[in-house]
Amino acid sequence: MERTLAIIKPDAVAARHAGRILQRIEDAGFAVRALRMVNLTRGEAEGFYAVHRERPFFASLTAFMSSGPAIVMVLEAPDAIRKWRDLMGATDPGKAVAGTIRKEFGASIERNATHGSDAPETAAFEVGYLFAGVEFAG
Ligand code: 3AN
Repeated sequence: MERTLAIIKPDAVAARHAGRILQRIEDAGFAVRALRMVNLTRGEAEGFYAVHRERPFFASLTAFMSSGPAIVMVLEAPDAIRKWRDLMGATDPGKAVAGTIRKEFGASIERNATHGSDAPETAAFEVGYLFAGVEFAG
């Protein structure tokens, strides 16, 4: 079993797509081990995306990620990191395969509906960052 950190981003929560995205997650066979709604501060978003701090989109991305409520969760499944990234689709919704979450719900490369960890080390950092001290269900 593997765990990954997933986020339903502020654009998707504001558009009331969270229920449908959660349905996709359950239908794909993930176990939701932890879930909460957060309104990240700008500083928290900057810490979460610290690996991207030199990128030109860092300011815009962290402003967006702290612009309203998001749903953060820990998903568990065999090969959860890759499986969740496959279900999300490409970062740019315009390049995402039909049937993926970002293709259906993403508006742009920044406002792309969901986030997923990209490697085991990233997942460990991101889960610890957003669920510090939390005991997981199941
Ligand atoms: P992914 O989330 O698919 O792993 P990353 O790690 O390359 O993609 O980028 C992290 C986040 O930064 C993306 N989810 C997206 O919201 C944003 N992002 C990536 N590239 C761009 C870009 N060229 N312009 C604006 N935002 C971007």
